[in-house]
Amino acid sequence: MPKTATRQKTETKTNKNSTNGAASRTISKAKSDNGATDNVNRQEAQAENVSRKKSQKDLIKQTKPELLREMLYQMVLGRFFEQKCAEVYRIGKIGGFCHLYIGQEAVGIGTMMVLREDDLVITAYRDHVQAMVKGIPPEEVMAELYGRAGGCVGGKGGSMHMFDAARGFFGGHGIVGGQIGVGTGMAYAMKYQGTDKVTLCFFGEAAVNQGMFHESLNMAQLWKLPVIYICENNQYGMGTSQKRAMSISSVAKKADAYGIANEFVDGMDVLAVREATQRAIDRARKESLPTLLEIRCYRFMGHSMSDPGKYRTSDEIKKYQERDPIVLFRSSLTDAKIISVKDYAEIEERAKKAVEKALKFADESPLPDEKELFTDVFA
Ligand SMILES: Cc1ncc(C[n+]2csc(CCOP(=O)(O)OP(=O)(O)O)c2C)c(N)n1
Ligand SMILES: [Mg+2]
Repeated sequence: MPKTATRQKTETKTNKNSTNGAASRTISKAKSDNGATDNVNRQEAQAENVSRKKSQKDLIKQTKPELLREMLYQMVLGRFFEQKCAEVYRIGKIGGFCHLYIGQEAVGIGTMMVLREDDLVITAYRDHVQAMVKGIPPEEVMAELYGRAGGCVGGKGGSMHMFDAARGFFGGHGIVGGQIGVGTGMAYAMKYQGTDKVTLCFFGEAAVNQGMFHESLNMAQLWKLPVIYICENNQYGMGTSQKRAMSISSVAKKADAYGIANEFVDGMDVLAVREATQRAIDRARKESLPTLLEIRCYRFMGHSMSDPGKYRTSDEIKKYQERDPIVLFRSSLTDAKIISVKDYAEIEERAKKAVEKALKFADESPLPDEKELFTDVFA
């Protein structure tokens, strides 16, 4: 059962504009590719958000208010945490590479908050928010960024290598596409051991051009593995637009070649992400079958902290900021009376405090002991 009805439905909605630059549900008359943030674009963003809000309204009714509030909190926490990362990186507290997730929060939160605690997650180097949603305390993530002993891997991994096997978080990987093979193996292990645990395997759209993606999808369907491949299509691989790197723009469609169920999902809409993930999790847990979700999103920041950003215009970025997933979700929850102005202020306050606590912990955490230099080193 390769295709799902949903995917066919969503593809029809978006196909006209599924050229790389467009977020899902883009309106057909969009003149968005010139990147101009003119009135037409603002109207497009508003129209898209009206349609997102309509579907969020229905989904909100089906979801517990406490969970919705917690989802919003996790999104705000992720945003505040990463804004602070950028700030302290600039004053030299964090060294090495640092890839931020700002703008993509609806993907991490929408997918991972459907998981059971004992499910497994693996991702690439843009990993701070996923690590926190999987239960690694913000203090341990920040201390890891600082290279301190209190970090989740003792300060030896840094930004790209968050890891906590006990919590089911298997990294944090720097080799583009490498984690797709490891994630497939994790799903195989879970099936072999007779568990019903599901593996979420995240990667960017640039990883889809790697052989590892194709080999893994083939085996996953052949061996009926309970894995969900989540392609976070933010349209760029470093400074290269997807348009210049991929002969077929639809990543979801590539799963057809291997007979894998697939869906195209709006990554600015956390509830649409949640709904699609729920279907994929049911398929994995109940039928032991893989799924590929192509979740279209946009990163508001550069590829990493050292990205000069010359490959896209600030107008293009603004165009997507009009579709900020946190602003949208907050507004939907306010309209549905799930949160008040005061509740939102409390959510922000709670997130701010968690980030301050993380910074204090990282600042006070010692450097790794010298004797740790040769422990856990495999190469
Ligand atoms: C095998 C390999 N080739 C090249 C690189 C250099 N590199 C680092 S990140 C990146 C782009 C990846 O983009 P994407 O997969 O879309 O993820 P995103 O950064 O957009 O989240 C590249 C080419 C690498 N780390 N590994
Ligand atoms: Mg990308």
